[in-house]
Amino acid sequence: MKKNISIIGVPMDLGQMRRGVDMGPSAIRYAGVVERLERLHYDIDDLGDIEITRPKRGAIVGEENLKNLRDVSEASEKLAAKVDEVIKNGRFPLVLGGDHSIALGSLAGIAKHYQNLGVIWYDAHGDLNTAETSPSGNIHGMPLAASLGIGHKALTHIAGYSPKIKPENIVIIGARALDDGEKELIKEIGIKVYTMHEIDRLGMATVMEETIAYLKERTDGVHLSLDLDGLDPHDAPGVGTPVLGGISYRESHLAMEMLEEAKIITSAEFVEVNPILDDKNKTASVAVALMGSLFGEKLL
Ligand code: B3U
Ligand code: MN
Ligand code: MN
Repeated sequence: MKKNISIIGVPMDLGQMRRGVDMGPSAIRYAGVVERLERLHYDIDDLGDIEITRPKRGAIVGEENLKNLRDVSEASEKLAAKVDEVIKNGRFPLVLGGDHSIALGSLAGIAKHYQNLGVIWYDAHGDLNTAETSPSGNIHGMPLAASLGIGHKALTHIAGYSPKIKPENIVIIGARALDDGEKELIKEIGIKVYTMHEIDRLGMATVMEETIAYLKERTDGVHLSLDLDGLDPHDAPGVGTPVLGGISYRESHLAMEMLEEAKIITSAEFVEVNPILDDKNKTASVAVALMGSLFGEKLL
């Protein structure tokens, strides 16, 4: 992994309807992300936060079943430009959310630098909805579909190109709350998914060995998109849509350690930390601890 990391905060909460996740970047900084990574001898440059336009109170400006479409798409353009710049400067982009809609901007900025970008989508959800299949109209449930080129043009064409990624270069880990349309899409286009069933059956070590071998074979870079709701709500309570029966803290550390050992991760984002719903900043602290393992912290 590169020894230079640039941190980008994205105080975005417009991709869903629970306020507070816009304070995720602050909560993660308060939990000590910079100090934690500096201890591992990285050169850390905290670039501060992307500016997010707040809609007027009560104004949900969007299109049919796409809440805050314009504001989410504008913020994604800004984030894409920033991430692009970080990569051009030869640094590792570490993006702090913010709700998961920010992945639209991260992937738009990253994918143009790779022929075959791999993505690990660590999440209870598939985030593979479109306006047609979404039960909520919340854009944080759509970024993976949009990055595949599926959905509204204002989401699929961030940074002026589409698609960003290919279905065969994606691995979803931790899924346990997939909508019907998402399940159909997964089967139709062939995305590799480790649901909680496979994690229970195979164990996290095997899941990660398989994931790493699969991505190494076909990709030239891998983006880790880690939604804290992939973890069990017992370990990560500060998220907007908790789902019981998730990945444990220990399994998550093992996953991060194995990714570090494999040296395949070229960019990362940690999303959906909501300090208002949290228990004494526990979820932000978990995020920082997982970053520690991802960037090479050892137990001994
Ligand atoms: N699949 C549902 C729920 C959801 C997606 N992502 C989160 N929740 N965090 C939806 O609204 O698309
Ligand atoms: Mn998500
Ligand atoms: Mn999720």
